Amino acid sequence: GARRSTLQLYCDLKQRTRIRTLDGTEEPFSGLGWDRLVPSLTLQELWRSQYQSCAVVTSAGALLNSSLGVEIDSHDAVLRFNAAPTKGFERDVGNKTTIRIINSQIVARPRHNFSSSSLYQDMTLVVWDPAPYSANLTQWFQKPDFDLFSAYVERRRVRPEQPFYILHPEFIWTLWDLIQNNTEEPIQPNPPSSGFIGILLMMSLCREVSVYEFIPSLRRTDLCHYHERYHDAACTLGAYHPLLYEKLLIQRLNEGGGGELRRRGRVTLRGFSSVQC
Ligand code: NCC
Repeated sequence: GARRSTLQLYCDLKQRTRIRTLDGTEEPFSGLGWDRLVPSLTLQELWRSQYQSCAVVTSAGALLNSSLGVEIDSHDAVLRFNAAPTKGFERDVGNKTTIRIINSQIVARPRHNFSSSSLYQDMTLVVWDPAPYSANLTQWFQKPDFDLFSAYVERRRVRPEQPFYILHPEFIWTLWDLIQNNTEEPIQPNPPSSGFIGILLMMSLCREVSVYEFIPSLRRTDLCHYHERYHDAACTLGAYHPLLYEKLLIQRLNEGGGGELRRRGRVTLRGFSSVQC
């Protein structure tokens, strides 16, 4: 894809990003009564023009010793990922969690204690699973990467009041197309990271989005997560996910200054509702 101006890029993303979650109207889900299983309000309806400023907090090790907690919590809504905790890390990452995006490993792997852990309670939850690019929903339902479907049904039964959505695979692959269309080189045919999915989701739902440590600051480190002593540069640069290309794309959208990026690891993005095309 050709290099575009920042506004053209915003407009392209705005036009092509349509949040889609499973609504139970397509096979095989319609035949299983999922139209009554999913929340009655869609994510867009639930969140409609509710939030001005939103924060996306990656799980990067570079958040450690950042003292960004107060700044992060000052946003109207805060998005976090997978099993990233706030408890014990409030000074650096804050403690407000409005929405959490989790991959299917979180709901399927016993070690995450999805059904009992407080990490996944009292917030909007959004789960995704990497279906093959061209797979239909029936093939995906029969063979997900990790079985998210039985855990979803169970959670809806036990906690029907919790807004909990499954992202439609077409939404995931639309985002992949977006990255590829704006990148000169061919990128790996794997879905974008939860981080990129979360950023585009919040750009669709909020007027302004602050993203923390997606583009590494001066604190950059090969520490994978702020909450774990595990070192691997691939967490920041990517291996399976086209993470490096996701980051180059997001950097081009930054409306904040370079100082904020280097010192705070913060990128400021416009939400789509404040983009005029
Ligand atoms: O590590 P993970 O991601 O949960 O991180 C969430 C998002 O934060 C951004 N990130 C993270 C670490 C880092 N050093 N730099 C970053 O920029 C990324 O945007 C990332 O998406 C995922 O995307 O779902 C991922 O999940 C983990 C893992 O499954 C979960 O943490 C649950 O344990 C994946 N790791 C493995 O499967 C081993 C990771 O590849 C992607």
